[in-house]
Amino acid sequence: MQLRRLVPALTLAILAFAEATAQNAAPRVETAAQKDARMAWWRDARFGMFIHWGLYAVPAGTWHGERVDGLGEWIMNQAKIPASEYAQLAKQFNPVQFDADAWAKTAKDAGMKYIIITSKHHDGFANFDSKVSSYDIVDATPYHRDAIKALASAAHRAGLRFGVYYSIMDWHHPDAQSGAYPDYNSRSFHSPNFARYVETYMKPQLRELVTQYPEIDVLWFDGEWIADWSDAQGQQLYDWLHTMKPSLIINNRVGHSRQGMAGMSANKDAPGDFGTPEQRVPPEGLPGVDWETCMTLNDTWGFQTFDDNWKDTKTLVRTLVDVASKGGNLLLNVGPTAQGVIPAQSVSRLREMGDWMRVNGESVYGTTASPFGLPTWGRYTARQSTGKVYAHVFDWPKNKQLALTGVTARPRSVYLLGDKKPLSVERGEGGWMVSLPAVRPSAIDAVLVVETGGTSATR
Ligand code: H79
Repeated sequence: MQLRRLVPALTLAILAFAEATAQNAAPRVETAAQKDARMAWWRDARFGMFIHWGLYAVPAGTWHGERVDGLGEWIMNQAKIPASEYAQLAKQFNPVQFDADAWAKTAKDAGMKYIIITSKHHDGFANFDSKVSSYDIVDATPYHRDAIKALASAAHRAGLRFGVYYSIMDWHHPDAQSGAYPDYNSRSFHSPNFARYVETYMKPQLRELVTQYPEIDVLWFDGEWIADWSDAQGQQLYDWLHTMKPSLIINNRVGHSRQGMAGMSANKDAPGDFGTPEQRVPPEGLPGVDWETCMTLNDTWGFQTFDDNWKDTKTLVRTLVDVASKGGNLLLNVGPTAQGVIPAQSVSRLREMGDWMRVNGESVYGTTASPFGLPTWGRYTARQSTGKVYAHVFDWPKNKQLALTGVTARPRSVYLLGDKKPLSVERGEGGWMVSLPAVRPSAIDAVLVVETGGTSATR
């Protein structure tokens, strides 16, 4: 009996000591050039797919016949479901229609360059085969297969980068926030054994993800606002992860100083490689920092049967362009069903975005923020290496005269993307005026290429 208690306690002490030693031994030192190299693929990508998938897809927003308000993946908190009762959902999670290659193809066809999927959301259920837990898709469900492994390989087969979401907050684990029931999300709750959860559960799970899934290039943390977490702990976790895999890109929710849904860290020394605005685009852009807006296609992240508030394709494309024009990435969410199917309303919108991206992708991928501010008719993106600026015309002027606001030097040439025919440019009242062609190539966003005099104009 004594020994049974002593052994885990000793193991914990040894583990904690080993981690502390590793952290102290290897604080990350990275030059600006090394950071640029590490971030290069992510900065070029501009567009990714977020996937929220877990046990919450089973109730899909309804609990004991009642519609539960709020986000689908928050149902355990919203309906105040005890952890043991919620865990029973695993027996009903059998996504036999899950086809990882089909999901990767949906992302690829949309023009997305990477996929981030929930490996564990706030509810604590893991979508991968964890050895430190039986509360995962392999051990606890009739499906018995590792969804993270399947999607990681499918993403790579499709030429996409891959990463995982991981919630620091955990409503299932007895040493984490399970004890906060019925208010799992209590801001003041402290677990006396939180360090044990971190050392014997969270970090081992993260080690499994980073070492056993070589495709993982991004760790996307969340649930970091809990009272038991701090920037200092986040910095240690960030360094520890980078010691295992130096190429990892880690979001700022690894720390504790995010400013709400605006998403940027309050403290400039806070850990993390990029800021995470949620459900919003920074109004003025954020020059010189890496950030990624995550956004839903309807109102929920995890599947809900009754959420029909879908954004239309025009809004979605313009949001992507707005984000790129401000120097950020867009991580657009899908919430597959418990059968493993991405809702048709999501697939059709993503396909339509892909139709636009196949023609106009050059004006998004690898671009940087607008050098000419925010024009009233749309947005600008820029490609520094070529001195090209892309004018994204959302509102096609009735008189077919477009003022290139912000552009001072005479452009060398202006033409429609995909059509080298030069358009006439004259000096007018509103600055350089472009005579647009009779036919508007896209009612979503018609893109003009503006060849500026030199690279100086693009920065
Ligand atoms: O994973 C997605 C969300 O589940 C997670 N972040 C994204 C990426 C997230 N965590 N918190 N929030 C989003 C803010 C939303 C809080 C709400 Fe609620 C949940 C609003 C309604 C349910 C908590 C409970 C706050 C109000 C009631």
